Amino acid sequence: MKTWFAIPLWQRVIGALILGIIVGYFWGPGAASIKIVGDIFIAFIKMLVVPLIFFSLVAGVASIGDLRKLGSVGWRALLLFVVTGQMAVWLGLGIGTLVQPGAGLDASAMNLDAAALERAQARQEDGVTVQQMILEMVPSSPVQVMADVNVLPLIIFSLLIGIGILMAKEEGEPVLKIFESGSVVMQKVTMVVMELTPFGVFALMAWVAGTLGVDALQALGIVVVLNYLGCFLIIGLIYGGMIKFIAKLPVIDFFRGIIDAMAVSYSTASSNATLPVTLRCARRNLGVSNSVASFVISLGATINMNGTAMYLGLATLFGAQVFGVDLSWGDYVLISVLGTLGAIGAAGIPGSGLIMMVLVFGAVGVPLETIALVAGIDRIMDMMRTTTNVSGDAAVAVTVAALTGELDRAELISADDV
Ligand code: DAS
Repeated sequence: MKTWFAIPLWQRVIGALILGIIVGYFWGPGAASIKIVGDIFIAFIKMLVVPLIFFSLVAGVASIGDLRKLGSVGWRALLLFVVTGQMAVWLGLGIGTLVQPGAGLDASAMNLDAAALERAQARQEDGVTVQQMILEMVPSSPVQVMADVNVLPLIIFSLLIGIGILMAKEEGEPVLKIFESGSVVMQKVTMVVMELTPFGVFALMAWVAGTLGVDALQALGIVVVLNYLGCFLIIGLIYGGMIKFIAKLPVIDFFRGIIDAMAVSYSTASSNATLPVTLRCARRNLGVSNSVASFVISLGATINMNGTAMYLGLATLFGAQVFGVDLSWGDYVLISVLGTLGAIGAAGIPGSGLIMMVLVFGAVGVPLETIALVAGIDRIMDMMRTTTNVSGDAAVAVTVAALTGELDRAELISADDV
């Protein structure tokens, strides 16, 4: 037992992944009989969605501290968060449409629960009107919204509670404490659930390799490559462009300034764990003022996740291609909105992007079995997503600081001691 926990989780996951593939390869379609272990893992992941979003979003909004702060710094940061999030998710959708990583796979071999596939198909034929969609965004019954894991109204409800806490000032503090501590508690619960990953991954990979064979592994390999490509494009083009054209700062100096944060985020796969390093880089190496750094970067670690947004778009298309779900333009728009919102709702901890898939997939009728397919390779992609997320927090902080006169340019240019 001790030796088991002494091995870092990601190493246990990689080990389980390899072992699962080998077992599945030799066992063949019979490996489907252990899929139940993977299903249990995914059921636990689903359990986390609502409380994670609810606590982390309310705490994130309320931590702004003061409604007026949403002024000059706040709206700029939020605008950049949302615009870059949208660009990222469309990038994922673009890459997924062009390369079609799931097109060569035949999901019929996977012995899927037929009812689940029927439900997915039924939603496709439903044809929801715009009026209905808008009406459904209103959290008319918060409890119902939570019970149905209906993310849009849940996010709206969480934002309103956060704003309410800010408006209540001192009287709202006890409630704020509950949400802050609730958010920490949920992160711990997530860590416990993540301990199931090696078992879930083993069973799922054996099932994938046993029923779909090497084709599946090749397709998953392509998803990993596309995930890295998307992240590199976000960092190079979106962040590089933002630093050069909006903040009007030297791009190389920016990246040299955040190299520590990039390294820590890649190895921990957690924006939260990297937060102290990102803050230090922003203040010391980039010359961002204290108040802008702490406000933008703390909020960003919770809600600004462009790597995650991009991946949610890519993974949804992958699932749709594998399971033959036709997506309309309306679905693409829905994915882009939910991908951005899912990234906002995801906590800055390892694996939270995986959890948010439940939301996007459910809305466009992609079977949740897709999560089972990609769960085994998630960690390796999560590392790059997190590096992208963290670099984005620093990029927005430095841009907002440059626009509001809160940047010490000499500090940025002279960042030799990084
Ligand atoms: N690992 C998360 C983060 O900390 C996000 C994710 O899982 O996509 O940024």
